[in-house]
Order: sequence, then C-alpha cells, then structure tokens
Amino acid sequence: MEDGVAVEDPRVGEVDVGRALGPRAGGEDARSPPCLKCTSNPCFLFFSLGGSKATDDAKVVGTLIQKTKLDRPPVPPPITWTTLQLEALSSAHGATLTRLPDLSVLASDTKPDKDVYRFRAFTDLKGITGIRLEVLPDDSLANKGPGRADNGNFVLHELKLAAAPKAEPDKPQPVPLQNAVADHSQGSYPVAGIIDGNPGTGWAMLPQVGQAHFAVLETRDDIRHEAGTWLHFTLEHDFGGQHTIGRFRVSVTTAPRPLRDGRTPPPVTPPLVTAKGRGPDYLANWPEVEVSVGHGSLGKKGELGYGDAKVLVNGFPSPNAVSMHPPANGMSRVQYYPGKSYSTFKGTAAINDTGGSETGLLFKVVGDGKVLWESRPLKNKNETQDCTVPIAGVERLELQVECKGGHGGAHSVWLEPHLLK
Ligand SMILES: [Ca+2]
Repeated sequence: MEDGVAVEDPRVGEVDVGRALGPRAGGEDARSPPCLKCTSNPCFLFFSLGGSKATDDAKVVGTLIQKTKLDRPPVPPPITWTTLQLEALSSAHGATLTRLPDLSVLASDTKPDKDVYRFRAFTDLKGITGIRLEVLPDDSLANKGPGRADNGNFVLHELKLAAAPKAEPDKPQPVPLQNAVADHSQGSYPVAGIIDGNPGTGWAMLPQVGQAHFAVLETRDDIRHEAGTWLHFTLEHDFGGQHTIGRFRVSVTTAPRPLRDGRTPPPVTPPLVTAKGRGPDYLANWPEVEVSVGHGSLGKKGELGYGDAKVLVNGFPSPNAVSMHPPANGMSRVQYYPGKSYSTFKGTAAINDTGGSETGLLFKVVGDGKVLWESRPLKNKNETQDCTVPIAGVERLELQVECKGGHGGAHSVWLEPHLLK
C-alpha cells in the first residue's frame, strides 16, 4: 500500500587516518584532540615544536583529521520518506486527476483557471512529523510543467492537512503545519506562503519550470493513531490563468524535527509580510521622489505605462510591477525614500512579453548613489533575473534601467519589487 523510499545519505565516506595508523608509542591514542594553540591547517606550531617524526606522524595526521571534522558543518541524518497512495482524488472545477504507477498524480483534460484539489490517503505510520510535496515534470504539460499554465508554472496558495483515525475517516481534524522549506521558490512566491493562511500568498516556480521540485512541511505535533491514520489534503490554487499543479506526489515521514536532509534549505520568512504584519511594502504603492522614463509614464501596479497594456512576463501578470521604459542610449530612473528603515530589497528584473532589446537592458539597484546590484544584459522577451539586495542604512533607493542602443522593444519591468524590514 505504501512505498518506502530512503533518501540517499548525503554523507561521504570519511577515512579516520588517525585510527588507521593506530596508537602512537606510549599508548596515547593517535586521534588526539585538535590543536588548540593555532588555527593553521596543517598545524605549523606542532611542527615548530619539533615533534619526533617517528612517534608523532600518527598524531599529526589524526589532529588534521579531527580539525577537518570540526570545521565541517554537522550533517543531519537522512530522512526516510514514505510515498502515499492517494485516493478519492477530486478537482473542484472539473480537471481529471489520475494516479500514475509511481504514485504521482497527473492533472489532465479540463484546465480551469483556478482549482482546488482534494484527496486522502491511509497510512499506518505512527508519529508523523512532516510531509513532502513533490511537483514533477511531465511531457503532457506545457513546458513540461510542473504547472498547467502555458509557461509551465503554477501558484499554490494553501496546502491544508487534516487527520482522522482509521475508524472515523470522515471526521478529520486540522493539522497545523510549520517551517515550510523548498528546493526552489519563485522570487516573490516563497513556499512559506502555502501555510500562512493568507489567500494572497503562494508558492510558484519561475524560472525553473520543466523540472522537479519539492516542498517539505513539518507537522507542529506528531500525528499518531494506533490503528492508522487517514490524511486528508486540500491544495488551493487561486491565482487564475490556469496556474494549477500539473503533476505531484505526496510523502510522509516520522523523522525527528527539524526536517533537514542535507538538500533542504533553511526556512524562509515570508517576504510579503513586514515585521509589523501590515502587508507587503511594494514600491508600486510608494510615492516616488524622482521619476524619469524614456517612453510613456512610470507604470505602477501592473500597468505598463504606455497604451492600455498590462505587465505580462511568460504569460504571468505582476499586480505590483513597476514598469520603466528607458530612452535610447540612456537610463530610466525611479527613486524612493526608505529612510534607513528597511534591510532588504527584493524583486525580479524582466522584459515584458511585448518587448525585446538587441543590445540588452541593464537593471540596477542603487542605494544613496552607490550601485548595489546589477543584472546581466537582458535581451529577450520573457527573460528574468531575481535579486535580493541588502539595503540596511540606505536612505534613498533608486531603480534604474539602462539602454545602450535603440529603445525599440525596451519594455523593462520590475516584477513585484518590495522591501523587507
Ligand atoms: Ca497563502
């Protein structure tokens, strides 16, 4: 019913040379404590003290090995994941959800703008500490997925879990989840958004579509029913534009928290909520100190700033985008005043789907006159580059786009630029 899959142990083979050489003369164990008198590697102080080569080779090597081990961050034990056999699969808006031989689920046929997937699985594991959601590529999906949008993306807004004992499968109780981590999140769509109860936040994939990714979520409390447990899942996609997951798989574990298997990055704080919890500090909502663009006007809140066009990158709207068309052989600029009260700028430099630049566009983040970040030259429509820029102590923050040639198609946009406390 369940298929246990052990994740490969990330630890490499370690050769304890000190032990291999055996104890030195006099009975002292060759695996001596590390040198506490210097920080060199190897320990030149030991050599300078004239240790006898005949008696101390083992000690030297043992010391070096010990130092290497101390310098290396501790590697957590591997996590064993048990893949669930999902059943009672349903789509709220008519998609067909089919379980494949590898226990993943593929969405097909009807492709609704938004959707809610519901399903359940039985497990006799006791003491469940976490779940893993894999999103997987598939040849049947645009761009191979893992989402159903035309560009292969999805936005998962919430993942909800409930658990019921075997005897009462239809009486599940909500299971609080915590510490969401993922191997990849799109710049302004971090995985933490799938368990924050906020319908405005979610997890997305750009630009890493067409490949497998995963999220790991801890249960706050162990799930333990002696006769086994029914797990009920709800996946909510509320973005629109068919940004639903195309293929996925779910596993559970009883490994001790925190759930780190050597591949999982540390938890990410949701960037869309400030320390004061009053919502995102999108620059599109801020007054500008200075503005200079080469065509049209500064586009704010998803407007392109020329004609009636909206910001759209890879078919993906950006409701808090800032659009700033540069002039030919010149630079567009917009300046804000964070007044030293923020730590980080985050956003994605991009060329709108309508544009393209032969010479390339350079995006820059400038703090108090100093260039803090610069993109590579972006040339093609749909091209993007994420950035996270420390801005602690910055009083005036300026976004720039430089165009070193003709400005035809220089449809430069910043996707969801925002500040963090
Ligand atoms: Ca959310």
